[in-house]
Amino acid sequence: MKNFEKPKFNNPHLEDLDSYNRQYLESINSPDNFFLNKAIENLDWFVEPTLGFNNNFKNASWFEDGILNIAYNCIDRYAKKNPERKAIIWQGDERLQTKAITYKELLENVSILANGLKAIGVKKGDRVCIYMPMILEAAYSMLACMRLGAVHSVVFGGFSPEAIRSRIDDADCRYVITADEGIRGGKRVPLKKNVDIALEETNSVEKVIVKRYTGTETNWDSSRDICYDDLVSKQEKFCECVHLKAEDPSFILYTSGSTGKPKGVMHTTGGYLLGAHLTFKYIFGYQENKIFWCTADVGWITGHTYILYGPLSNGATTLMFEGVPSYPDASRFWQVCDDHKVNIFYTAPTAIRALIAAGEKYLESSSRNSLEILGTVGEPINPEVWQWYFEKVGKSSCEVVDTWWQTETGSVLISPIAGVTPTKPGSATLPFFGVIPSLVDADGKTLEGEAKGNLCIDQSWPSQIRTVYGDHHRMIETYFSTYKERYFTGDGARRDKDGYYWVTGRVDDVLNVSGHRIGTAEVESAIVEHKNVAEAAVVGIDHDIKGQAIYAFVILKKIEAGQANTYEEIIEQVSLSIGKIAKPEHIQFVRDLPKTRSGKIMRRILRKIANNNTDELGDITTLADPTIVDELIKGKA
Ligand code: 7RM
Repeated sequence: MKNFEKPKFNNPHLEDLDSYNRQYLESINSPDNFFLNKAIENLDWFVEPTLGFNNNFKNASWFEDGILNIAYNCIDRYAKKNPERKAIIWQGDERLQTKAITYKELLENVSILANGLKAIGVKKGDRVCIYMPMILEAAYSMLACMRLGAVHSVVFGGFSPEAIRSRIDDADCRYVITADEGIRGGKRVPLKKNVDIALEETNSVEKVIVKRYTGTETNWDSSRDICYDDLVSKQEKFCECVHLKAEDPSFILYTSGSTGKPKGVMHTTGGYLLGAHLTFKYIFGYQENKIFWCTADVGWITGHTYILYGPLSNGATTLMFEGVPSYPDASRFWQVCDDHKVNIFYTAPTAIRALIAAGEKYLESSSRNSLEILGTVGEPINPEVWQWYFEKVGKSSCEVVDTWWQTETGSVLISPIAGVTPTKPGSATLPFFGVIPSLVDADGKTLEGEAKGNLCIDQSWPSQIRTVYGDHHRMIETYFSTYKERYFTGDGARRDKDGYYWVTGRVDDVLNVSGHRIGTAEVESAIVEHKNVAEAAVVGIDHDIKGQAIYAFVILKKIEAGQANTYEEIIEQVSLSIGKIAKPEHIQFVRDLPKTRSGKIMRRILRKIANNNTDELGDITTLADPTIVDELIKGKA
């Protein structure tokens, strides 16, 4: 080892691969014992659980007789022990805007909001929609809901009014917490205005709490809108935590699937928190006084679990960043790392790819000496990108952890444990405690050893999805009916000779654009909302930075009907129905789509055409009209 290299990272929670193997075996052989012990050791309970798993994968429950509160575990126990420790460092869009709040201050800020919410009627079980920018009040709002046992449904600030509306309706939210505007990369986001539009067509919402952030004027409906600052100004500085059963719901988060509208993934209190807590602690090798930064938005599961619940439940200092990696320029991430002495950094491959494309010179203005662990999440990481992250960002002296998981899994399921698991660039390596991955072929046959197949999980883990809000049947259909007795992830993966997993991406009709999950069906229904459109089929194409981009084949009602405008209008329509993240990169207007005689669109063929893989189209004789294929290839956008 060259003497200027840092020593290998010492994970304070796990000695070596042997101890991982020992604990892993224990965790899958007697999950009840293993997780009950971990739950009691790691979390504070009002009533300790005696029950582990209920042995029912599709109607899972964990620690059923335990009583606890997530906010208590994330705030109170540290506010007592270490009141002056920093809980959240907030870094605004501009470099000089920064603020740090201690655990004691967090307790106060969350308490006054919880008391305010209580005063306007929010109670246990109520659903509260949170549509906020990346400001401290977003964290306070989520934690205030937790204190009261109210179920938050955070909607990402980039989603459109229509997307907010359908989420509010689905969860029957009575309250919305928002801000006048958000700011990101120097641009303003009209949050309150979007909420106003969303609420024009929904009746369930009684009160809208509005944080005055940029100070811009917004419409005000005094029978409905409440000023956040007024609400909290008259409240007591402490709010008791409601005692919740481990299986009481903690939050709903909407995520895209291969069919229909986004599903409201519901998580619990005990199992979810344990998953968030343990994965954060082990995988990132967390120890006291380390600064952790996850660059996600709190509107995604990564933000829920690894900006808030994982770090705070460990008493860590978590950094919350309002900005974007490219503003004011591509050195921003590294500048923030230096400014706040970040030790553990967690981001998405798409961000790294964009920074590689921007050029290495953006690394020169920072030292990044504080960094010890580099994490990635959201999509497969190309080995070259992994190498760049390791060598250039981490100067070959940081641990890289490629963490595979999903909204539905609640916390990381497959990942190296920093300092313990030997890594291979591009592989998420080995399963976390309690996780039994399996690979199956299309017929459901289990594949052993080195193999490539569909990735399933064969046994429940504490933070697994409990239900799709309002539609338990849909949960069973989506995750538990493709393969018997297994949870199907929707991903494909390879297992190598060392038992390492290499997740290759979705095998269903879900796209991953810049790490954001988007269902092709959602984009298609947005496109056909345009008056000139008869039919649409959407596929993913490979994209150097985004991972995937959206390619749409569109049949117009009348080909003459002003195509030039229609192109722009369709893109606008998608922004309106879903949000900018779902805009198609290309639209190809077509006469027809490749369909089987029974009328089923053959996406396999569309995918190949859009990706220029036309030499391997496969069998097209089953098409009702095989001539369409050539026509589509010739007309490529
Ligand atoms: C955390 C999150 C889930 C989908 C999942 C995969 C993909 C996530 C990785 C990954 C390869 C990874 N939740 N995915 N992490 N693919 N390697 N390390 O992203 O619900 O929004 O998306 O993301 O396809 O199914 S999510």
